[in-house]
Amino acid sequence: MIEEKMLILLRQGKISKWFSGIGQEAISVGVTNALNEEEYILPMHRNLAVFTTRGIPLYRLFSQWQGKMNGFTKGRDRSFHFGTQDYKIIGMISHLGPQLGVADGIALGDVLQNKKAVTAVFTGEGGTSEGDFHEALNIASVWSLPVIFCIENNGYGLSTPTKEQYNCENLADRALGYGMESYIIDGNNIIEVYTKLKEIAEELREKPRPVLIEFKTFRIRGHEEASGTKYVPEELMTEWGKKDPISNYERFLLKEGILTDEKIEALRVEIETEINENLKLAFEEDEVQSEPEQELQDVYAPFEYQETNPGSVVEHIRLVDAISKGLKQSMEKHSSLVIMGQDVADYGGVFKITEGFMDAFGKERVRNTPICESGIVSAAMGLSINGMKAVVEMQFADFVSSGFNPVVNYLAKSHYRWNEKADVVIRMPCGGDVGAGPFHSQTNEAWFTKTPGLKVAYPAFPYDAKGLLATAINDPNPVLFFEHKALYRSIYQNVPADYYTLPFGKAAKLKEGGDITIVSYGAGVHWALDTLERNPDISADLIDLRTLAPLDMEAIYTSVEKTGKLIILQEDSMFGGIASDISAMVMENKFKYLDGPVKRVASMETPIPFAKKLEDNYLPKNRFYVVLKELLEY
Ligand SMILES: Cc1ncc(C[n+]2csc(CCOP(=O)(O)OP(=O)(O)O)c2C)c(N)n1
Repeated sequence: MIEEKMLILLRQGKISKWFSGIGQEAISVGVTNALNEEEYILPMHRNLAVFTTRGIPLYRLFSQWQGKMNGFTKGRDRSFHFGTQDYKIIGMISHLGPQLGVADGIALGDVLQNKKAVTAVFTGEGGTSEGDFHEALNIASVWSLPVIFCIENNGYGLSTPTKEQYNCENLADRALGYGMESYIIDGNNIIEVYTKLKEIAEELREKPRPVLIEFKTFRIRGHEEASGTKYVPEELMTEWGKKDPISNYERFLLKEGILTDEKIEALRVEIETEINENLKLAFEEDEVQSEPEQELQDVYAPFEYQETNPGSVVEHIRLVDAISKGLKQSMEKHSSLVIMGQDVADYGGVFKITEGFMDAFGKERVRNTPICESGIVSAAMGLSINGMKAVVEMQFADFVSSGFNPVVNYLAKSHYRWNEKADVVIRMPCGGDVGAGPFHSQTNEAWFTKTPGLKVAYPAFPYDAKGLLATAINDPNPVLFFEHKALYRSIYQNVPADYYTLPFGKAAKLKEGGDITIVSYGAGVHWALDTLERNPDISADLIDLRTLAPLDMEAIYTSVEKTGKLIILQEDSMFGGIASDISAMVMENKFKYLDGPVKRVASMETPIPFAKKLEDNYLPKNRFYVVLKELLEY
C-alpha cells in the first residue's frame, strides 16, 4: 500500500524515484520476522518491508525519501541507503556487494561476544556476480559465521536477464563450492519463507555457520520506478502476476477463515490512514538547510584525544619494533580489538609485526584471513558496527587496491551518511627503495588523502609510529596507517617502553633554520635529513608532517612566513600528490611571504621499476639537492 501511494505521488512529481519491491514482499517480511529484534539485518534497495516489519515509524521513512531531517541521513543520502542502530538495520551502499562482507563482520562480532545471534544479508542475483559475493561467502564459511545470505533471484538485474548474468541453473548450487549448506525457497510464499527461515535461524544460533538461500521470485515492476519493463516478455509478467505473494496469502487466509472481507477492508482503511497521516508529517517538514560547519563536522565521528604520558623507561628499538610493541599494548588495552590480515597469526605477518601475538591473545583475536582485501575491510566495518575495533594488516600497501571500494565508499562515508563510526585501522606497509618492483613498492597515500572521511598517518620515526598507532586505534574513525618498509629495520630511536599516545594533525619540526622551509614525510624526511647533514651550510626548517589527514598547515604557514621559501619532498610520483595541494594552499594563502616559487620534488611519472639503477633514478632522493640549491639561489 505504501508503494501504491508512492506511485501516485511519483506521477504527481511529489517524490523522486525508488526501487519497487512489489511482488517480492514475502521475502522481506518472512526473513525479518524470522529474526529476533536485536539481530542485525542488512537489506537492499528493494526491501521496504524489512523497514516496515522492524516497525520504523512511517513518517521517518517518508522523510528519509524526501531528504529531510526526520529521516536517517540528514538529507545526505537517499531512499534505502541508510542504517539505524535503533532498529538493527544496516543499509546498503550503492555498490551492492560490500554489505555481504559487512554481515560477516557483524556475525564475527556476535561470535566473539558469545551472543547466540544470526545476521541476515540480502543481495539480488545481479549482485552475486560481484567479487564481494565470493569473498563474503568464502570468509563466512572458513570462519563458520552465522550469516544467512539471502539471494533474491528476481529474473533481472536492471535490464539484464539471468541467462546473461550467470551460467548455472541455481545460484544456490554455488554453496557446495564454498562448503556451506543452501536452500531454494519459493520467495513468493510467505509461509514457506517464514517457517524455513525461522528453523534455519534457530539452528544457526546454536551451531554457528553460514547458509545460502536462493529465493525464486520475480521483479514485477521496472528496475526503478519510472524506468519501465519493456524488455520483459509479457508472458513472464502474466505468469508471475498469478503468483503475487500478497493476494495469494490473502486468498489462503480467507479460505482458512482467518481473514474476512470485512477485516481486510478495515485493515486497508487503518493502514491508509496511517500512511496519509505520516505522509502529511513528512510533507509538512521543512527542507533541510545546508550549514557548512555542521556538514564538515559530521564527516568524522567525534574523538577527544587523550594524552597518555609514559614512564621514563626507554628502549632503543627499530621502527618495526615500535609498531609491533605499540600494537601489542593496544591489544592489551582494548579487549574488543581484533587483528585481521594475511598470515598474521602463527606466521606473525610477512614483516613479523604480529609475531607472538597469537600465543598472547589467541587465534580468535589474531586472525589469518583468506586473500580477500575487500571482504576483510568490509568485515572490519561489520565488527565496528557490532561494537568492536579492528586493525587490518595489508600485506603490502599495494594490495589495498583490491579493497579500495569499501575503504573509500563504505568506511569513509559512514559517519557523514548515517552517523555510524568506522572504528578501523588499516596498516599499510609501503614504499620503495627496496628493489621490489611495481607491485610491492608503492606509496599510495594520495589515493586516500583525497577522500573526505579518512584519516591518514605516515610516521617516519619509531617514537612517532608507536604513539600515533595507539591514537589511531583509539580513534573511532577509519585510519590508513602508512609504515615505510625501507625504514622498518634501518631507523632506530629511544622509545618509551610504556603505552603512550601522540596527537594527529601536529607536524614535528626536526631542524630549525632561516633560509628555507623543507616539508616532507615518511622516507622523504630521512632523505632531507641526509641532504642537510651533507650540506651543513644550508639553514632550513625541516618539517615532518607525521599525519597527512589531518594536515598541520599551520606549522607550514608559520615556517614559510619566516623563511619565504618552500620546497616539498614526496616519495610518490608528482601529479596529484600531497605536495601539489600543500603548494597550492601556500600560494593561495601566503603568497606575499614567498621569495620564490614553491617547489615540489617527487618521483618520476612512471610505475616503480625493479632494477636498482632504474629505481634509484625513479626516486627523488638524488634530485632533491639540485632543486633545493636552485631555490636557495633564486
Ligand atoms: C558496483 C555497481 N555496479 C553497477 C551498479 C548499477 N546497478 C544498480 S542496481 C543494478 C542491478 C542489480 O541487480 P540485482 O542485484 O539482481 O538486484 P535487483 O535490482 O534485481 O533487485 C545495477 C546494475 C551499482 N549500483 N553498483
